[in-house]
Amino acid sequence: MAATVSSFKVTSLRCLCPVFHSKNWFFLLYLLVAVFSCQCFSAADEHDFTDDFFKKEYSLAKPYSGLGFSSFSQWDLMGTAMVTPDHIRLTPDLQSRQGAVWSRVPLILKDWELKVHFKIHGQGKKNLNGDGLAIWLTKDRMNNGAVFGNMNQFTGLGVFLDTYPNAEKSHDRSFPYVSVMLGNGSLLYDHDQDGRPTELGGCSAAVRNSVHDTFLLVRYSTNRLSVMVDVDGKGEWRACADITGLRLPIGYYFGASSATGELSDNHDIISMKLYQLTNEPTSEEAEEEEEVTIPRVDNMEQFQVKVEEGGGMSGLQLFFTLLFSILGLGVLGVVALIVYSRWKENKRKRFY
Ligand SMILES: [Ca+2]
Repeated sequence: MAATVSSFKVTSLRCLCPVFHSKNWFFLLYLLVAVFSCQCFSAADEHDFTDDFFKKEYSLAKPYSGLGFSSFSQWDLMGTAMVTPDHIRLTPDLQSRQGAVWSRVPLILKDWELKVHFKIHGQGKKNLNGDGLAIWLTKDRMNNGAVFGNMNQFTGLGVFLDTYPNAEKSHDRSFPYVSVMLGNGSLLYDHDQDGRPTELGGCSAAVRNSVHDTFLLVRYSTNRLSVMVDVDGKGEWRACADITGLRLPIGYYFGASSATGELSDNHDIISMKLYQLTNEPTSEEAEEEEEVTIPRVDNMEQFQVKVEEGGGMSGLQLFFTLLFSILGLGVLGVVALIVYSRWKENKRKRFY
């Protein structure tokens, strides 16, 4: 029946309009599919790049309005860092330079993804260049120091694009090397060993003098940190590090820093774009959600806090114990007083 109806409609349309014969129907169908797919693609693009998930307040992108001089800018420059129309150059290809760019806005998102577009390039031959750059999400900001231009014993996350092998060249990894470290304020980054003792994960990646655009992706969701690289011009993310049970407090600052020593390179940041990830925690996860004050990785010895466990708690317990003891004594005193006065009253009545 349906077939009869549709064939009737087609026949009627053909009668009404000579344009609608079978060849044109196929063309029309093709046109509709093409238009529909275009809409789908553009919707997907918008979903990725222009929707609510992109967080401008935490992002650094062209044209870098006001950066370096305006009080309205959400980023600060320090050291040798300078802004050009195309990038923020943290260091030029010159010896002994340090530069950084830091966000002024503390991050309050729990689940996020940071896409960094960077370029490391210079005149030096392979392994005769240095030192690399670092991407940060830390408690403190705007400090000079020995870790790619930032302070050592930092508190928070550091992702290092290390372009110079300081440790023995016989090691099994090739440079440049991307590595991840979580600092708790006391752990030291050991520059002479390229941070191996505190490394949580990493990979080799040809991030220097690349003819392609080079990107780094840091994703943090449900206490899992994933780092990926796209440096081969394939437009694909390659997994580099994956750490579960990683606890990061909120309220930290994004930054990028770089340093050169005897050897040098241009270290450029083109953009740092932050996207919010939406993750609805299950009721169990929400229940067991605890406030994190010091960064740590679950079940890793180097993050066991050295100070006496519960030192603050015992002070608190002592306070409450004292408070309740005093209150208890007070209540007892009042009760005793009432009982005594009643007893005295009764005794007095008996005499009359
Ligand atoms: Ca190094």
